[in-house]
Amino acid sequence: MIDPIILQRGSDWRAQAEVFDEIFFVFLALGTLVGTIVVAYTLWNVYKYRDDGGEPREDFDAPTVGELPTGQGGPKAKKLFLSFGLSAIVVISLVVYAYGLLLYVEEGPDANEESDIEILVTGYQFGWEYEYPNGHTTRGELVVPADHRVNLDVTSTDVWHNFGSSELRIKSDAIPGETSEVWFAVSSETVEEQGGEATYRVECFELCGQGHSAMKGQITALPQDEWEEWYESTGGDSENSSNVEGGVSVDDTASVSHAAVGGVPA
Ligand SMILES: [Cu+2]
Repeated sequence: MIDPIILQRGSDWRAQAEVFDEIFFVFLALGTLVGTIVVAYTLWNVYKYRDDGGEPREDFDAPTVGELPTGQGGPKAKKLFLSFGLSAIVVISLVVYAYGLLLYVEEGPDANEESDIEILVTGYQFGWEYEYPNGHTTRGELVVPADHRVNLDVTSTDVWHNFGSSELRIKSDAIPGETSEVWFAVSSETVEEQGGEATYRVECFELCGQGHSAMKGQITALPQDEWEEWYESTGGDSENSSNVEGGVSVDDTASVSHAAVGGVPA
């Protein structure tokens, strides 16, 4: 049912990690290039204008302190405009380029009510609870299908937490009484590369109490058909549903594993 939509739209999606890696690489390459040119040009001038012990040439036009190197439109002015011009072009293009990509990271691919998966993520001391559209809830592990945009509505029941996964490059405040949104998508190619199941570590990024460092979880991406099979098996499931107010100790978060989600291949 959703397959045709995925095939049409899925191919040009980019994961946040991919976008950030590209930005990092472009800035690193440009920084290295510009740095090399500047340092080389400086060293060349240091050598060219070194004090070789001889008398200064008569026609040498040495700058005085406080003088702008305009040279009345002569060669010095050209150099000045060239360096300002090049710097401006580099800086402005980088700002436009990076801002455009960051807008994509914020907004994500076009929303599609039919195929997007909405998950309510609730942080508590100390763990994460996930509620699926069918009402099924799990703790510790979030299971999602590949090639779907997953929208997370992140909130908290007690204190401020911060839901995030470094590998997926997502991070979002979890604040009581408020909901913040973040999206991600895992491609089926990635799932295949990782042996039919892609897993990502989830952590809390806001110091929230004694069990903060144990507030870990996992996002598991499965191929579409396997996920659907699993998801259907959760319908009306009340065994795993739990009341967040019930309070869970640090130990409980660690015990949530694949055992909690039937039908997931080990
Ligand atoms: Cu926390």
